[in-house]
Amino acid sequence: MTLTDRLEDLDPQIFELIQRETERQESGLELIASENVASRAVMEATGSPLTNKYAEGYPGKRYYGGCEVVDEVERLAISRVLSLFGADHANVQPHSGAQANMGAYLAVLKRGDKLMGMSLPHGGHLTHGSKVNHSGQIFDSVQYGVDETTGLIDLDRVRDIALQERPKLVVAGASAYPRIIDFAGFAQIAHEIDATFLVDMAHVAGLVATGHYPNPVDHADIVTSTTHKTLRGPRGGFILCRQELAKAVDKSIFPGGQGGPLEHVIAAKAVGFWEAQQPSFKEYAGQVIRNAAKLGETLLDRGYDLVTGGTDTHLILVDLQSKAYTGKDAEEALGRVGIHINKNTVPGDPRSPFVTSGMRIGTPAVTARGMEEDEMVKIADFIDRVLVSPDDATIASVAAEVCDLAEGFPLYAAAPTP
Ligand code: DSN
Repeated sequence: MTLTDRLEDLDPQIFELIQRETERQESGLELIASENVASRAVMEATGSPLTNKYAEGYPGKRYYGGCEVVDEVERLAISRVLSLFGADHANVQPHSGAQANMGAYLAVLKRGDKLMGMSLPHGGHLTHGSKVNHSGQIFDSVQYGVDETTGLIDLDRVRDIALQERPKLVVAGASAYPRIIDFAGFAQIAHEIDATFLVDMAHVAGLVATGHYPNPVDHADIVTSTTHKTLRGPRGGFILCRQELAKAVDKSIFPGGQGGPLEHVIAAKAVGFWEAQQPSFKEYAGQVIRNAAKLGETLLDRGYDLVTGGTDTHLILVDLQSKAYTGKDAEEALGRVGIHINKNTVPGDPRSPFVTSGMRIGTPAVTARGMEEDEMVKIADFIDRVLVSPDDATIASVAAEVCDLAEGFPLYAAAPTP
């Protein structure tokens, strides 16, 4: 065994699994709204020797020697993310969105303080105060949801809960909400009760970066995000905040919650931030939204119900109750033809999160492959055919068509090169 052995020779088992997963991604249609296709450049940075370096601390103030190069890497990542979103301060070290959220919460809250976020079954996120997550265990969590008839966030209702509960932190942001969130309205509510206002923009960060979605930095004290969803960078997180909170946020991430930063991933984040500044990425983000709209319209035409009736973003939420389908069954049936969506609760869902009555469908990954509206019509047709008759003959014929469509849009050859 040497340090220069190729993976194929050194560990054929893992090599083969990576090959299989790459083939799975190449031959299927990835419609999970939180997934995307990172560029070769992003993956090259992630797979670089920067993985060898310990760099606990921050640029210019590390607990290890030899950090002069990774200091430059991290400074570059910080300056790029700041120019992308226009915040006062950035911390690019969170290993994930969940770490970013917990780091941000602990920067401004103490154990037992009250936090208010959107409930998971209504489209919020696990880390926004769910009782099965540390955010709902360490803190006293109260939750708001959407109006079950419209599927929309009702700010008057949010305000009522806020005035009654008086949380110290108000969290906005969602994982399965297809519409624009009124960040200014949330900020006003937070100010009314003297709470800190945090936006988790993980799902929409790529849309925000390109001006296709309102920038929460204009309204929030703290903004958290992942880097790998619509932003299309490596898997990871970051935090933006007002200057007054910079020290507390940095201390909360390190030494509070994390140890050594992943400088190879931070380098890849910097590459992703650079890519997101390019005109071709703006075009990509616009196409993501047009594709989601087209997919939604086509499914509506075929008699499907969409929560809120449509989308302003990269995702649609299909309510399958009128189709007598569960989300679980739909996910399984579509998985058989290589279409990957995820089962998702819909507002007021009578079923458990393991079954659900809906499916969430997103367009970031298929758009990264170069697909446009015509392909969305085909995908809606595949989905409908499978759900209408999930018999073996239909499954076999749709699976072959999915494969053909996917082959026409190779995963990396077609990804827009900024
Ligand atoms: N699990 C992610 C999603 O699918 O939305 C959020 O972290």
